[in-house]
Amino acid sequence: MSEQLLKITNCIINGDDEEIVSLVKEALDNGISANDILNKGLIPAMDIVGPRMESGEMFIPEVLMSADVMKMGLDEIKPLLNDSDISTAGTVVIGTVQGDLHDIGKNLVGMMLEVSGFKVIDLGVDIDANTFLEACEKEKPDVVGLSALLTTTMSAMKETVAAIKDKFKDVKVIVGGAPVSEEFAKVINSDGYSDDAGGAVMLCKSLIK
Ligand code: B1M
Repeated sequence: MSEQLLKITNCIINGDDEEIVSLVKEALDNGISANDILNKGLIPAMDIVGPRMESGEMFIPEVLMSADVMKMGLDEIKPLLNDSDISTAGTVVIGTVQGDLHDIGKNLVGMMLEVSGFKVIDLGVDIDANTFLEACEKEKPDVVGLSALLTTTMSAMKETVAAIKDKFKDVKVIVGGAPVSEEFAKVINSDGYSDDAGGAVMLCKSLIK
């Protein structure tokens, strides 16, 4: 089992878009759960890509290829994680804040919310506060989820929380992403923080209840 998961991890690191789908299918055929493929095959790849990017061992085009292959892997397991066809849990608008192009973690959060029965409206990356406000007006979400991966975009997160809280008193705002912390989430007056996708689902459930 671990050898197959290692192959998936390496496939993402190498940006190999030809192999990923067959490797994930093969792992599933051999009885490895979609959950294990996610947590032990796909996600660990980025823990290796990150330091390599930092040390200059990998360049941005290569990291982008790895990110694309990661998405292909995620798409392959997504239907298998889906145990609910009807979205009843609530509506969540999510997006990565202005100035920030990272979307893998945000996509994972969106995917976990969807498979947990939420209707998810994903605005994408580099989303300014006004666009979040427009989405609140149009979609009437229960929760807005903001993601940030750069320390430099944490200020955009703060501004976005303030803008939403100012205009939409009933909408809960949750935040997450690698540089974000529980403490920061409190300081910027958000309604909650999670350090992973599963926690974000729990958080949304508790806030909507
Ligand atoms: Co960038 N990048 N990147 N990058 N990148 C980081 C974040 C960095 C830590 C790498 C490093 O130097 N070690 C560093 C940030 C340093 C800092 O600010 N502290 C960095 C940098 C510096 C940059 C650039 C500035 C590089 C440059 O151009 N010189 C540039 C900025 C571009 C921009 O955004 N304006 C840049 C660009 C890129 C790529 C485009 C090449 C690519 C992104 C591709 C994409 O996303 N489509 C990329 C990548 C892939 C990374 C790393 C390697 C991986 C991020 C990732 O996807 N992790 C990253 C290093 C690392 O994190 N190891 C790095 C996997 C993902 C599953 O985890 O996103 O943390 P994560 O999400 C988790 C949790 O955080 C949480 O749940 C998720 C699942 O568990 N979570 C939430 C996330 N959002 C949440 C929201 C919630 C709740 C939980 O509620 C709403």
